[in-house]
Amino acid sequence: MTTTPPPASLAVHDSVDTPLVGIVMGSQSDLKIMSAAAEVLRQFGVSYEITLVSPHRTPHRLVEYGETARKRGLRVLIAGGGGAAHLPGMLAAFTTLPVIGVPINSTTSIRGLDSVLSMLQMPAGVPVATVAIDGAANAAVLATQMLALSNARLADVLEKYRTSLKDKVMRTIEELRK
Ligand code: RP5
Repeated sequence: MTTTPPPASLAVHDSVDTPLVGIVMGSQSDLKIMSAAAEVLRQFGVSYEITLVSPHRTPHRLVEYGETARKRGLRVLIAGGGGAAHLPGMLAAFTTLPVIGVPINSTTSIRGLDSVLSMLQMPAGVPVATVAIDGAANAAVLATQMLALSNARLADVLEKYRTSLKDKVMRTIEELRK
């Protein structure tokens, strides 16, 4: 696959191959939640990059990231934010790649509900696929499912993952029978 190299201004910490998933977050304080998405992608063998894009503190960077994402070879974006979480919605405005939003419980007062609503309530035509509060791991699973539509290896990885979930339940059932 030929891809445009990332702009030098976009710090990229990625897995070995050209990144297919872009994980972005609004603040360094979101990293403790969003690192779960990176971990899942690493386990599935999905290439990714992870970086900060603050819609309020680095708005021009947001525009650049959204506008260049597809031509850099990314296929899905996972965007996490807390409070007034404008990152997923504004990224979705600048790209036609699927954007998965992760609302983050980063404020003590509203506990992430503010972020959930800002991601769910997108206008017609510009969706953000929103997962649970702090649901970064599920965002990575969903991103992998999207990629697996045209990737047999990932489809197989997901089948095995589902089997492992089932096996875990069955093992517990067996333990409880003893
Ligand atoms: C949002 O504000 C970020 O996504 C973060 O969840 C929240 C708080 O950011 P910091 O003040 O910790 O940088 O933009």
